[in-house]
Amino acid sequence: MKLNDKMLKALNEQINFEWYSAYIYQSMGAYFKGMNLNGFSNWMDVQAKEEMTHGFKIYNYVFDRGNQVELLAIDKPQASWKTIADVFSVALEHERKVSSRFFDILELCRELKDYSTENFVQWYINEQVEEESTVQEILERIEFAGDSKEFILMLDNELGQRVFTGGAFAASEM
Ligand code: OFO
Repeated sequence: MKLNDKMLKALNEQINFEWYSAYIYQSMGAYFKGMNLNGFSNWMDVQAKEEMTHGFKIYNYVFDRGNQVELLAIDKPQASWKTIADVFSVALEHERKVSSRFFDILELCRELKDYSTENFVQWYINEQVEEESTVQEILERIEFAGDSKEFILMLDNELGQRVFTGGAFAASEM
């Protein structure tokens, strides 16, 4: 059964927001790359790829429901930050915004009695718990490091180990 117009609009906008998220993280990656913090940059590159898969999962779902996707303009992301901690606190705020957008979509599912989309959106609701907690943990560790360059370089080394494993299309997520 086709999506209700309101739901189609919300999902089209969410595809846009996920790809905007990718753009934000890629911009953060570029910022770190410019500072030669290549581990932080790698972490952001992987995050940007994950966000692309989040958008694609919705993209595919819209077509599966017999509707047409409409791609919207993506906003220009922020390009510089005051401190490393500032980057992650902006990221955390962004993820909280993403979570609340999914809560709104969930509300709309219930209002429209669209149980298929409610079931679909549940994956994102669960994913957001992890998204928020991962960013929060890194932020807390950066704050803990304070002025210690040694600790920051250790963290850079650790974040450099992150590997893209398919995001929303990883075998364990299907
Ligand atoms: Fe798509 O989870 Fe972050 O934004």
